[in-house]
Parts: sequence; structure tokens; C-alpha cells
Amino acid sequence: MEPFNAEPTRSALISSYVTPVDFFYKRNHGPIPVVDDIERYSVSLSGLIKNSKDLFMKDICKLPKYTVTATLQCAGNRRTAMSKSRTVKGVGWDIAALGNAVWGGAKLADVLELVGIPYLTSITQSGGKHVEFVSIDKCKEENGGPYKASIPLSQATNPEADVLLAYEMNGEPINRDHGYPLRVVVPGVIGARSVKWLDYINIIAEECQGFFMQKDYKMFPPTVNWDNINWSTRRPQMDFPVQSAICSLDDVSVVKHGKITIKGYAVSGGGRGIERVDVSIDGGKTWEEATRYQRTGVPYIADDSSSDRWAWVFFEAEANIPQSAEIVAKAVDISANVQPESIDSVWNLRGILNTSWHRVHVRVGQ
Ligand code: MTE
Ligand code: MO
Repeated sequence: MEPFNAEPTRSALISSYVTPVDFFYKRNHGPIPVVDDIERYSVSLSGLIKNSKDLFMKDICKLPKYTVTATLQCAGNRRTAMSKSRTVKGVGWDIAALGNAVWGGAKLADVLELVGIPYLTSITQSGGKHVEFVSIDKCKEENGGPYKASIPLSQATNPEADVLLAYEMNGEPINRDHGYPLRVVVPGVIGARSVKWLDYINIIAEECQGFFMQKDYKMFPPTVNWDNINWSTRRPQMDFPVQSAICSLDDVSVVKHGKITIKGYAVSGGGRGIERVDVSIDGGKTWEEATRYQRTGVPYIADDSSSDRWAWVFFEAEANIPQSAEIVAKAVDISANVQPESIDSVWNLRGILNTSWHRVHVRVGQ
């Protein structure tokens, strides 16, 4: 039996800024576990720390509660299009393997403080430099062991990085599909590091040696294939690069009049805001800037306290098209990173991080 994976339609995806749980993509590597005895459920913290500790839900709920609006995006988002250029290995996704939720929970920095690791620690006295999250679910890639991942201790202990142990999604207890009763949310980083159904946390010296850190979710150059791959030459992918896609149109749309609305999302990693979204109706020869917003009616300003730092931005532009047109979108983040023009330049055998210009075709018909 395959694990349960799902993504919404393009139009459902952009129907609201905060993605309803039903429309939030689901990515699983094994059967979804059931945690029914919430009284007995605990997360143990151990490894390179002085005193190990078991944290029960009531301990985690006693810590200050934060809500962070953050977009999670699977590294494999837009993989199907990459596969059309040259075959890649992995689950096929259109452009909707992402969602934006209001996550509620404790800050990991506060949880680590409970076991004696102060804010802004990059190495513990006993040499701990990474925080490993180990899940309850079991998957074949780990030979029947649990799904796991790690992030640097410096990020985990930085309260401004907003890494959460989340027990709420959009104001409700997180449901089973998304990690009940507790999941990690690492804003600005590929979805794979936001471990669901958290079982225990380990403070370790080297980054997690699990499959999804070491043998997957690494970005290889287009020349690397399954015969010459050497996994140890690349780092596990963390931050997501700048991304955008048009959601108001299908790959090929026929419209009645020439007037169309070009609407979609843009998001970058590492908390980098979206500086600009450009749209083109001539395949990328000339461009116009789209308007950007998060909550409807509030113009978006990157890096402003009025905007959600870890969340996507919607963009919108109107255009009058001739008989037929290739519509393109590309986003620029506040570090002036721009999406690459071609798929081939970023093609990689695992089909991750397809952030190439998103193109759709429109024809005026009857
Ligand atoms: N955590 C566990 N325990 N097991 C998993 O299979 N999949 C990861 C991540 N966390 C996964 C996991 C991947 S690859 C992604 S993209 C996100 O969860 C998906 O989160 P979602 O299903 O809540 O959208
Ligand atoms: Mo993913």
C-alpha cells in the first residue's frame, strides 16, 4: 500500500490566504500512525545534554503559546513538469504541493531551554550541534525505522527562527494527516524537515544520518545520474529557493475573451520576503509587475511588521491577450534571488526544487 499523498486543484489552492486543512497538501512516507492515549504521549529529549527529560503534552502546553503563519512546501513541488524535461524519480506533483497555515504551539527554543540549553546556542558543552527529530511513523526508506530529520542547534535555539512544536493548525488541534498530536514546523525550510508525529528529540554532534537527510532531498547538478551519484558530496537541502506559480490558469486554457486574470502564489525560503513578481504574456520577452498581497485588501510590503514573514504572497495581474499567448511568472525575493528561466538548468535526478519560470498557455476560442 502506498502512503497517502494529495494536493488540491490550482484554483482551490489560491481560494484563501490561509489554506483550509482539507486543501492542505499531504505528504507521507509510511502509514499514518494513530496516537489515541494523549495522557501517556510524551516527547523525550536526550542525547548530548546533561539531563534527559520526558515532556508530556501538558508540559508543552504550559510553555508560552505562539502562532506563526508559515507556508510549508514540499521540495518536490512542480516535479511533474521537471519529469517532462527528463525523467526524475519521485512522487509526481503539479504546482500545489504547498500550503499556508497558522501553526500554534511552543517554540522549540523554549522547549530546549527546559533541558538547560539557552537561547542562541550553537554548540552544547558536550558537543551537541544539531537537533534531531524522530517520528512515530515507520517507512520503507528507513528499512522499517522511523522518519527523521535534523536542523542546526543554532536555528533551533533562535527564538526568531520561529521553529515550533505545533499542536494546532488553523486554530484546531492538528489532525492525524498533519501530525497529531505534535509536529515540528521549521519555517522557510523544505517541508521534509518539519517532522510529523514527533516521538523524540535528540541533541547530536553531526547532522541526522537518516535516509531523508543523506540519501534524498539533496540538489545535484544536471550531470549527475543514478550511475555516478555520490550522495556524500552534497548537503541536505534546508532553505527553499524563491518560487512562484500561476494558479488561475491550467497548463492550457481556452478563454472566451482576451481578458484574463493572472493570479498565483510566490514564496521564498529563510524568511526572505517577496520583493516583486513579474508576469509576461509573450513568453518572457516583456514583463509587467503584478500586485502583491497576503490578507485581501492589505498591500504586501516585504520585511514590514504588517506582513507574515514566513508566509506566501499572492500576486495578481490583468491582461488582454491576443489570439494565443504564453503567460509566464517569476518572483524576486528581497535578496534579489530570481527564479531560473529554464527547467533544464536546475534539472536534478530526484526532481526537487523546480523553481523555473512557471509557464501556461492561453488561447482565445469560442
Ligand atoms: N514527517 C513524518 N513523520 N513522516 C513523513 O513522511 N513527510 C515530510 C514532512 N514530515 C513526513 C514528515 C515531507 S516530505 C513533507 S513535504 C511534509 O511533512 C508534508 O507535511 P503535510 O503532510 O502536513 O503537508
Ligand atoms: Mo516533501
